[in-house]
Amino acid sequence: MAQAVRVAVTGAAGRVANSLIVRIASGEVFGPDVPVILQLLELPVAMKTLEGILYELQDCAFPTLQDVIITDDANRAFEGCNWAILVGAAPRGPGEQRSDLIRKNGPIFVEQGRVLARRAASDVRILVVGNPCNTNCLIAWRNGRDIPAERWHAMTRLDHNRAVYALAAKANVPVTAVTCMTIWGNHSNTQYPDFTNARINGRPATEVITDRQWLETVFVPQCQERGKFIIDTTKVSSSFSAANGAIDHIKSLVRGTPSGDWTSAALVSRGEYGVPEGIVFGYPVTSRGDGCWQIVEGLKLDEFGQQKFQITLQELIKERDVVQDLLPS
Ligand code: NAX
Repeated sequence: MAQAVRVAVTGAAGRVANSLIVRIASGEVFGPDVPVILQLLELPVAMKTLEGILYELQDCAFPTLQDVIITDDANRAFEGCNWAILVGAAPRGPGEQRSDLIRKNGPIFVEQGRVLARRAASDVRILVVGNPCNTNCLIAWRNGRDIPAERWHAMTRLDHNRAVYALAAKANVPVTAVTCMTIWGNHSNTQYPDFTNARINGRPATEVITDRQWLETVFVPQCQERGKFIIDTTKVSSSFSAANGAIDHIKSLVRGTPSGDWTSAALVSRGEYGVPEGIVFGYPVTSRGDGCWQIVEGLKLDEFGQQKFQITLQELIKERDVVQDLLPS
């Protein structure tokens, strides 16, 4: 039997985590022969709910689930973890902009970055889901710098999947026909879902969907506002689709991305595509299945794309400036 993988999940009693935890426990992510130890963190007020989740996990009798730790102490939750999925944060409510959350949620990630650096396993990978996820990731990384920068990721995979679905639906093809999608920049309504480099059945998406006006004025805003659309429809933010994005993100890292394709993740920039170093920016990425991302370099953006790229970049620079006091040098 392989060595157990320790997976810490914060916000474990919340809606996103609810869908996430079961899929990790089931063996779907790390495989049927890899035992999983879940280390679940919540606020004291939610511990009773988390206790209920523990009982339900026990009642699933998953052969892969070796142990479950529930705690309100980040030191315990992050002890020896190989993966940390940081979901815990206040979600965006009706009428609330993502930017409203920056100051509210930032301090959580100061503390969690510090504790991760002290407690996590030496091979830890961190995925930040809690919003605003790019800037929360920046805060956590800067406070946990003993962990190499390339191990800190923020989630743009839900946006990626949304964009893939939207193009597939328009072209009337299965989602598997859409490849080489990129979500550039921020997980917010400035993100740029890049239809110009995307492909449908191996052909440039713009040759299959020739209505450029639709791509620019329907597809792009629809992807950018999809989160708000879900909230307006259901009165709560996305839950199982977000959990699915996190699962897909980790699966791509563990199993690799298909040859000739890439996916999307936000990473600490080392200056790629002219993004200032240290900004957590959404890029096209590949993985060989070794837990590491490589940024796909050399993609070209047309004038429309460059404009969108700059807008999302400027937003992330502004977000960084707003939390400057939470970023130790
Ligand atoms: P819920 O309110 O259902 O759950 C959040 C949980 O986090 C709560 O149980 C709360 O007690 C816990 N929590 C808060 N502060 C904590 C802390 N310091 N330590 C541990 N736990 C803490 O929200 P949910 O719908 O699950 O959303 C969770 C986060 O995901 C939100 O920030 C939300 O905005 C974000 N999302 C991010 C997405 C993405 O694509 N990156 C999409 C979906 C989702 O909106």
